[in-house]
Amino acid sequence: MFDLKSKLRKTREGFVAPLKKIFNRGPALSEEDKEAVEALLIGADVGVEACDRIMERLRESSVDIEHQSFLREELLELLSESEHPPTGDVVRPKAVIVIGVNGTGKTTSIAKLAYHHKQQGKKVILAASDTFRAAATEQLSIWADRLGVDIISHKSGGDPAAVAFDACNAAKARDGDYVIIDTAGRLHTKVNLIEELKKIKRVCEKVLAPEAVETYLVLDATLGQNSLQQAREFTRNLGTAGIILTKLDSTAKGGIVVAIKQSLGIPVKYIGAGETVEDFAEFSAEEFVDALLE
Ligand SMILES: Nc1nc2c(ncn2[C@@H]2O[C@H](COP(=O)(O)OP(=O)(O)O)[C@@H](O)[C@H]2O)c(=O)[nH]1
Ligand SMILES: [Mg+2]
Repeated sequence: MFDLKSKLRKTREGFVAPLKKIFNRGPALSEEDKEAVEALLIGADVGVEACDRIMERLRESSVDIEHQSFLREELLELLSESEHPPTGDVVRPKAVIVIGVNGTGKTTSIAKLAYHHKQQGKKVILAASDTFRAAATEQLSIWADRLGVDIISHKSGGDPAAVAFDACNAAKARDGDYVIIDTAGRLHTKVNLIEELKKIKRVCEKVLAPEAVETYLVLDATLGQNSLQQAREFTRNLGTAGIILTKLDSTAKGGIVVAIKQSLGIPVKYIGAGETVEDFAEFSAEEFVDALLE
């Protein structure tokens, strides 16, 4: 099983450990200690809103506060709204369009997601709709081979929506459960990219059904607050069912999970923390907070 606690080592060491050290000086914290807490919260990228809220509660709370449980409760409260029940398999096949800036971990996350579904006995078909770079299709094909799942691809430079169209039809014909669609993170201009993604979505909705199509946005946790700006650009134009947050193993800014919920209002659905297909899990606020604070 995926050991989230060890994967969150950087955030635990860079954020949680110093925080615990300050709290251990308590029960009553000096003004200086409180400022240090605030700086740690901001440094871990929990975002200004969440930081203000935690600091306000900290100032209000009585002197004999049990800081460990205080932090656990605050984080859980800030995060729990981002949990949402599994969408279930009522509609099948289901299309999952994976979008995001280049390098954030889209293709790797698709491999992880395919593995995740395959482990649960589902039939997965990958669609190589990142036709902009030749290497992208090749990268996805390697994963498909390794995982033993089908892939639909066209020659490079082809129409991404046409690939998605074929993949959705293949999923219907082959009795598939999931079509997972890889997309480009960049085209000649940003406007074209958004239009292209919208077109992919329309095509999938037409072949399957509107309720069978979901879009997931991949965000790179190492980019911290900058990833929120990226997210806004994508979500302004495309409905997004959830976030796949990657590279939590490579950052001390794991607090970004909180900021995403607070400022985007889109649930973190999956987390990635490593380069193998097993370094991936459905997001659970409880498991996340436990792994951070334990
Ligand atoms: N450490 C770590 N690296 C990751 C993770 N997810 C992806 N990567 C790496 O990030 C790089 C870019 O990933 P890729 O899937 O090609 O991104 P894409 O351009 O969005 O498709 C690759 O080197 C991946 O191995 C993760 O959760 N943790
Ligand atoms: Mg890619």
